[in-house]
Amino acid sequence: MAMENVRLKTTGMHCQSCSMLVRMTVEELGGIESVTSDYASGATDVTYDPELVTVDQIIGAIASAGYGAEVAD
Ligand SMILES: [Cu+2]
Repeated sequence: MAMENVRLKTTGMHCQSCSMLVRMTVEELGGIESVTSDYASGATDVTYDPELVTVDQIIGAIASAGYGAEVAD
């Protein structure tokens, strides 16, 4: 299985618990290998299995937790 990485620009995080909530929310999806999220820079890096989960699902999960996310350039 080839894992892929995506960096998401995450908006609305203002403290450490926000980044922890984003991380836990993404981790609940299947197919996630690792998540790091930094509220200061707004960067959320996700390593995932593209056969099990899509970037759109990851963004949707972050949105359901109340934060914005889009693929960073
Ligand atoms: Cu917060």
